[in-house]
Amino acid sequence: MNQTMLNRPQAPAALAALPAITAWVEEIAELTKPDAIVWCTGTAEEREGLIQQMVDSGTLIPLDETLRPASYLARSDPSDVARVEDRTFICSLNQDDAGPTNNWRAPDDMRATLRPLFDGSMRGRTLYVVPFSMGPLGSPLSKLGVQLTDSPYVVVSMGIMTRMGSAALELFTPNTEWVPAVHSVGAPLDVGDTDVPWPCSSTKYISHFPETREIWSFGSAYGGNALLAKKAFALRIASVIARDEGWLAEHMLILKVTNPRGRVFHVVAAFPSACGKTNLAMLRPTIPGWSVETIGDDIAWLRQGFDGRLHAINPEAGFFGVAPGTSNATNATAIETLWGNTIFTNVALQNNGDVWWEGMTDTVPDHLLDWQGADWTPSSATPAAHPNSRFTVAAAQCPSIADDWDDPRGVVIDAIIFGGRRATNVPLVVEARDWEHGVYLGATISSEQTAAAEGTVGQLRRDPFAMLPFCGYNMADYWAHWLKIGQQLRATSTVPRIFQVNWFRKDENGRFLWPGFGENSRVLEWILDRVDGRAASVESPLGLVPTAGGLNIDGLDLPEGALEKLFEVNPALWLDEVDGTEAFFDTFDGRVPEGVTRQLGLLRGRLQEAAAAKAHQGAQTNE
Ligand code: OXD
Ligand code: MN
Repeated sequence: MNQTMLNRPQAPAALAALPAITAWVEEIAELTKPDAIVWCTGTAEEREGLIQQMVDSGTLIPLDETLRPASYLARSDPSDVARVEDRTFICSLNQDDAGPTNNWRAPDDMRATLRPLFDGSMRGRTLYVVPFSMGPLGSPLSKLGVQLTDSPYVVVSMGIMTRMGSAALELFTPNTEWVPAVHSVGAPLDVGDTDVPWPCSSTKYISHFPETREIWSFGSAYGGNALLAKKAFALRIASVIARDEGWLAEHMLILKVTNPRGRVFHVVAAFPSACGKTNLAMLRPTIPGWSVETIGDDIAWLRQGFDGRLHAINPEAGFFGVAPGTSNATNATAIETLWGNTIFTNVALQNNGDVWWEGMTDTVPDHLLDWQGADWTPSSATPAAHPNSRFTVAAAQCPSIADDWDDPRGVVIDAIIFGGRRATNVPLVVEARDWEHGVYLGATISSEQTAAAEGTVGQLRRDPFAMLPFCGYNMADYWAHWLKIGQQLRATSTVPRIFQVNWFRKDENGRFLWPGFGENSRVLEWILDRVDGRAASVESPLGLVPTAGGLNIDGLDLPEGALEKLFEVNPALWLDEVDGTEAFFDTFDGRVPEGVTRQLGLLRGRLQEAAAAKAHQGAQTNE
């Protein structure tokens, strides 16, 4: 690279005091050899300039200005459509610290692999320096990072998803700890090469170095592979920082709920990817007097405050939501949020210049361009929108956003919910007996595979705390950390109650037993009435469940017997489930904490008792 030709605008004044950042940018530029370096400021002019550049290059297609103002469609390369979990690595010094649920590479090996890939990888492109804050600017709960990327699509998306630019950069001091994140699409341009709308590489590495708290991502421009503030920083690296600093970085949405008496609650909820977190985060209650407001839809950072209580912030500033299935019936608030200023990726394009995806409207348009730009009609064999197509939009644009969503002190958490996607066995709602039992419930979340990550759709996978692809260290140590946080909270304060929910249980004909969506407010009502001391519960082998008539189903047209089936516990099936869980725990080579194995033993004991009682009852009825 000819240094004199390198377009190097004055680095921001704030950097004079931050030689570490400038030196690092220089070092990465020397390695990746971009044609230019741009320090991103996060202004509207900068964003508009980048958007115009991407419209000119064909990366972004402007949508109809009256139907979807200031909004764009991006079509990715068909090989770059989701997070690539098999290309995601935790490069801790010891393999045991990554644990059996992560792909591990020794840091030196990974560095040796990455160096030649990044060498010259930004040739012909611009290196953008993107400083950002995860969490409200200046909050003691927030953390800073800098992403270097050669993708303008990533810069504009980071501008929506984080507090990005000069305001974040001004918060850095020489003593600030910050997370460096290097990203290249891995598609250098040599003289005479023409660019493609979605440059990427068939070689992909999404690598995390927990000890040095670095992220290096190569080859993809899609979602969590490339917007490194999200899963890579706010979950994988942040979970390690949180372990060391005594807090929690979680794959959880955050809600503010007000009951008919005006009491305000805050709730966090963990669900595996694509289980409707955004729908729950924007829920419109169907029961009178309750209101739900949104604080976050994907990630929560939780930390004990000076008051001893557990506080949460949403470290993000936007939503990167799954589009298919989002409609006025399933999530009217999301539809309203997406009125404009939105980047859509891999959805279909209507003839009128607006977007469309499966489930968006009852009537399917006669003609569309599908997510790859090909003609599509209702008789086409493939979906018009990619199942993992997304919208990227500012949280502040959401009509249900809570006024305290960016409170630097965070919000005080009253209840923690763990949800899976289970057709069988798992009841609609169960309350944990205590924190330790709650940790067991979190550790045993499982879900049928979805489109957010590559893999076989429909397969059941264990997804502890919905963190399987996001925990930056050994999952068993993470459970121990949760137990420790419980002790820490118990010592000084009331501990949030923990619940397990499952909206997805089906009957023997494969039909959902519970209507879900807005009706999930009925489950929130029971949960928060429990917190408020207003609802009774009964023991089940799995935990505490509503008393007969305790769950408000007024006005709900549930099929005959559905409620019983939603709470049915079959001890024999559950004993098999417990055996499966034990086999899963065994993969951790004795690292599962005692509290979690104790809960497994207690559950097994309760199920054996229930099985014996059932056998006894059966014998009596046969007499
Ligand atoms: C997401 C995911 O994109 O969990 O939020 O995959
Ligand atoms: Mn997620």
